[in-house]
Amino acid sequence: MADIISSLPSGCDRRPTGDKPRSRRDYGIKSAERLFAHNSKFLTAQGKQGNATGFLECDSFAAPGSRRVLSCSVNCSLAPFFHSPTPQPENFIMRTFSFVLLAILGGAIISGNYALGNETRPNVVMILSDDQAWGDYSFLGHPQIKTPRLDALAASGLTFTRGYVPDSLCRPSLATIISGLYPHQHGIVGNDPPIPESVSKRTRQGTPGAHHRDPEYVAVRNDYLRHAKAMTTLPEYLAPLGYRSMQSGKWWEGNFSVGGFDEGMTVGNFSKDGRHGDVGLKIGREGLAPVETFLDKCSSTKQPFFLWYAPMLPHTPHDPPAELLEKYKDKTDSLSIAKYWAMCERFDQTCGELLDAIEKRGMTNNTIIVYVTDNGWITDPNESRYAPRSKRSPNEGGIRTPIMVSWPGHIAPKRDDTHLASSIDLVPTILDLVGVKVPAGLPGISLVDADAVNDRKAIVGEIFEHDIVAMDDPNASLMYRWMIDGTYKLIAPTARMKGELPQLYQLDNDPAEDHDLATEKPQVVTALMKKLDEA
Ligand SMILES: [Ca+2]
Repeated sequence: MADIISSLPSGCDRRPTGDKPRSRRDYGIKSAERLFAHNSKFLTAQGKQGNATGFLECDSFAAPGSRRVLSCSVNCSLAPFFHSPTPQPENFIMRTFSFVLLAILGGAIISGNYALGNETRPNVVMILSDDQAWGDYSFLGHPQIKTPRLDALAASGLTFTRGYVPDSLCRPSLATIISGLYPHQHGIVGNDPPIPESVSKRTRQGTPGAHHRDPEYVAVRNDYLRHAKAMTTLPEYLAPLGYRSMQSGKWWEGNFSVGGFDEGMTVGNFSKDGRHGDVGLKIGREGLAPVETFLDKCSSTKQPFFLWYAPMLPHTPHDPPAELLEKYKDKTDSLSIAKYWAMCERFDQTCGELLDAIEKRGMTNNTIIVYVTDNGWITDPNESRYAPRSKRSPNEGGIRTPIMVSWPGHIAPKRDDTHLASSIDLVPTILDLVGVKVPAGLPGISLVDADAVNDRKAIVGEIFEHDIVAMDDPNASLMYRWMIDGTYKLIAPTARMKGELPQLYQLDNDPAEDHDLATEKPQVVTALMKKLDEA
């Protein structure tokens, strides 16, 4: 144990023996077994040399009650190695701590320690649905839509049916998912930046959307990438741990490299290939070959990977294969709805192909799968467009989504219909699972931390205009803020929404938000508005 202190890198806090513990993590070695058994969350060891004492902690386990350690660290000024976006010398630290744990606990606990080397870190796959309402899955009770592969994924892990995205619009939502930040924090608040007056004049008489190809507007769009370049993304958090990252599907932030991906499909040529993914949008709709090539590469090099799988599905164009449309067309009077239902199953099929590709390579048990939808969707019965109170709205049809975290053998399967989850939680959850402390400043929680999930009673979000009003002022585009506190939901319009009043719903009795209680319960509106202002 004496070697622990001498092996700590310089700069580590060497508190004198006898100092009072500063947190519940600062328990001594004698309480380690008891603490471990009691909490299953923290395990702390204490080492001494001369008059100095060092405290070591293991704080991330593979699953509640598990004895498989995911990460260890020092509770003093070594923290920056783990808290910064560029953690690095974990192997050195892990070796030290593993030795300590071995001494403490006889080795049984750390057999299979994921922190020992890059080759054993779990892979991470994000599956992102595009424009799908939260109830449009068979496992969530939809009477017609069949989603057998996502049903199985939901049953295999931790599934929150009360999941939400802060904004019900694609680009800000995806930026939140990759960064763990609210839109007002990462600065990407709409799909398209402001159109200069000169561009409007030039293209006013042209074909619809012609401004997107105008060189001056393309320059504005490239300029708006400043926000994506400034934010730290999940690939950038994972890269120092040895991860290789790939982007496929929807991606608004130019070339994949802007997001910190090592490779990807989206080239980011706005003038030529479009604005939200270009070549990347072929994934899923035209097979999975690029993803399979990536899986093969990582399999052969034994490099842990992060895969962003965001096919433009079930998103429009709603052009399902004939056999799927045949299956649904007589189940509704609306052809547009039948097409959407078929597209949901088509998306489910591609998820199945992806999961099969992972299974075929023997990676299933070492791969974390995270699932979320970027925003909701309700089909207009008369055309393949979205109906009110869905995409772009603060209503449940826009912001609610199932959120799943699956890791066979490590996360106990559980369906949670009670607690709230948010897409801001995905980055913290993944970092927690791969053994990295969540950086300060991220607003989310780890969804595999049952205490944190239980302690958080409210979540918030913000709805912005589709077309960005100002390049650097999120407030200029803000339409609504919202808060869900327990079962109450407050929708607070901004001054921009002239004439609109706050709305209050009680979601347990009224999940469709049919009965606005704001007039009946003004005191609840006032209390929630105060909490929202303070959030
Ligand atoms: Ca979308």
